[in-house]
Amino acid sequence: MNEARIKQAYDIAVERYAELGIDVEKVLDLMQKVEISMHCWQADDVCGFESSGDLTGGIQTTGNYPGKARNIEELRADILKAKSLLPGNQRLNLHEIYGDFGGQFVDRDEVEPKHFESWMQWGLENGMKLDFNTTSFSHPKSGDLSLSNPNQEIRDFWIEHSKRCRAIAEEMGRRQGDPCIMNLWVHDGSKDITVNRMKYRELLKDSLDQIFAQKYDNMKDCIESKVFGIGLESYTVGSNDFYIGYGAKNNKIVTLDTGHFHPTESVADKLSSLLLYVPEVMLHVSRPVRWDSDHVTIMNDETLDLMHEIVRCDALDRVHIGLDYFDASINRIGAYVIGTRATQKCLLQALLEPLAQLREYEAKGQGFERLALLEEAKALPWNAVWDMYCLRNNVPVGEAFIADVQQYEKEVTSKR
Ligand code: RNT
Ligand code: ZN
Repeated sequence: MNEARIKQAYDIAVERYAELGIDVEKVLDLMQKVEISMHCWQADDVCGFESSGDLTGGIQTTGNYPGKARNIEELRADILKAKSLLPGNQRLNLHEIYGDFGGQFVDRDEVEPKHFESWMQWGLENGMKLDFNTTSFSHPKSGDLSLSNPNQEIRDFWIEHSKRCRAIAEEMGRRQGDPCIMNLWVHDGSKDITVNRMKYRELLKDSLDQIFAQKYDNMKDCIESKVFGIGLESYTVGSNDFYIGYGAKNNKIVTLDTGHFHPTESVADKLSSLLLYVPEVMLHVSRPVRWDSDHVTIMNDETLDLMHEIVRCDALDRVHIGLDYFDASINRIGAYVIGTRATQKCLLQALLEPLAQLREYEAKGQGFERLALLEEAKALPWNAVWDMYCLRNNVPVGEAFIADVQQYEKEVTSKR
């Protein structure tokens, strides 16, 4: 790409935005501060390093594109490759099954901070703060019910697991000098008509109370609902209502996964309600296609709406942006780059919106003017700002990253 042309286009864009009262440099400063939490599980189809068993819990990857990461070294290399093609800052979101277990089998109720020691060092060395997740799926004790299981022994097992995960997250947060966000999503549910819905929810609530009893300073809890999982279509214990109630009552961060709602529901619209009642929101930005299919996030209306709402709610400091998709049918490093860059592009457009003017129109009841400016704003030269953002961050501009991904495939992933 021709640098002089990128600069020229940028200068013109800066002037154009200034006409609308927007300070582009300020927006680029903000873009530099926002951290996108990249999910570690796109690199290896949610396998992890605990065992080589099947992926369970009602989630599924489809496709068998060659070259997935087979061990911790490959996974780290892939994440760093993806990161090298991304502007701005990223965090890394780990699941418990991605611990550095050194070839030993470490059961979920035995995991300790030491199993993440090398990750914590890696994070510091590579400028990636860590986030964390309990892992209830892909285990002989997963079944259909974990934290809501009426079997005391199984429920206690998962309570112990979750408590240990919080201790690990606390240590991560302490070491990185910034709270580690720990997400709790359990797959608990049932395939068919359930006549004891209340009972499992009571059990889940009680489990959460036990898990969260210990207070920590360096980690933050978030709880993620879902509409249904594969094989668990009729009932989800941790539904949206369940976790919103729990989060509002217990001051917990609520996670909104964009694939976890009914297809016509707007996830963006939830932010301004939730933020009145819960301290913060965690996002799992994904792309559902007909169901919670976890396609690679793209710059579509849903993602744009979501980023616009964060900015319009003035909530950049209360909304954590994480990604959650797993596509095994295309180059996995490419999938990271496309999804992260798409999310960043949406956020950039949201920050470049002529919001003050739009609000003024709205306040005065000028519906035509509001709609007209919203339409024109879509075609403002945000892409020139995006190119400059990439250039300043020393990462490929435009489609140039395709060649980098291909090169890495040729030299590294195709040889696996
Ligand atoms: C599942 C949830 C959950 C998982 C990851 C692997 O539907 O979205 O967040 O995708 O924890
Ligand atoms: Zn999710």
